[in-house]
Amino acid sequence: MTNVLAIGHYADHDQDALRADLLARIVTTNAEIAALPETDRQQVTALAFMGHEPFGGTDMDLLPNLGLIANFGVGYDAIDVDAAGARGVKVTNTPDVLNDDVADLAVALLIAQGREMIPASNWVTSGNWGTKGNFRLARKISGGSAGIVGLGRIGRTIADRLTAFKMDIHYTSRREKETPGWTYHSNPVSLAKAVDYLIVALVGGPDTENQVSKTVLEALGPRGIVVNISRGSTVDEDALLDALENGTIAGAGLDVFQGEPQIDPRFLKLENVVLQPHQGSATVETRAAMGQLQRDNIHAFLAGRDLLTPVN
Ligand code: 8YV
Repeated sequence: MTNVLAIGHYADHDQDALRADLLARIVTTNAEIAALPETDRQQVTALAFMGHEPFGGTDMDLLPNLGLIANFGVGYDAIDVDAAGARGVKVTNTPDVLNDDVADLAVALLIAQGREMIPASNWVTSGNWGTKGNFRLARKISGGSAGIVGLGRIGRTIADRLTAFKMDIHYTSRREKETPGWTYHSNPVSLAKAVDYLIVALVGGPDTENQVSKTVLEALGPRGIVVNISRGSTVDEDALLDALENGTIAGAGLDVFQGEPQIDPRFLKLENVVLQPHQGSATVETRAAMGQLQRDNIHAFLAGRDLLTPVN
């Protein structure tokens, strides 16, 4: 057993690199860590972490010499960072390298939902176009008003793209930011009232839980489309499902869900949604860059150098 342990479902090239460059042992669940012999667990100083299974203090205590948890992903809400800090464990993530892909998917979800691309595609593949004529008219997206919930790195990359669609950009975040004239709202209800398209780009975790609440969805109104590329936890999912079923909002484009991949079956009956299996960063190029950054952080830690992208 070496001093690098990796947890998660890694792509083949990442598994190869973890084994070749870092002599890592790879497991897929927390339970497998608990099942390792104590002497093996004691040797681990760095953990390459991937996935969404919560990793808390009890899990960390199984690795008494742990000094680093290097997360594969920008969002580290699965890792109890306070518990890590209390144990002197550093945490890193993989920011920035995925901004473009996640923003691309957010824009794609918005357009796919607004232009009804899934039912329109079904209209073609079912043969309806030839037999019943043209598909119904959809709605214009360019020139509309978009509200970004959380103007962090990804939120800003989305907003930059939407300005190319001549959209009027509004946003909310913990504090007002320097922007090219975008409108700041101090809370998501005021934001939702001002826009037709609400794009959620918050970090996950307890601080942002259900920030897109029933009241926010009511404020968005019947022309509203919700896009979520952040975490399922940021949206009150029952309220969202009610609003989609009752038509109190127009639709949603969702890449993330509570309890994913076992999502609420109510989603499967809806026709006013575009659903993706959490794949904002899931391109060959970006996943390779994320894996490289994760490993670079581990190399830096093992060599006693500054971490590249620390979160604590
Ligand atoms: C991945 C993500 O699904 O970066 C994130 O926060 O949610 C995604 O890019 C995840 O990192 C893979 O476990």
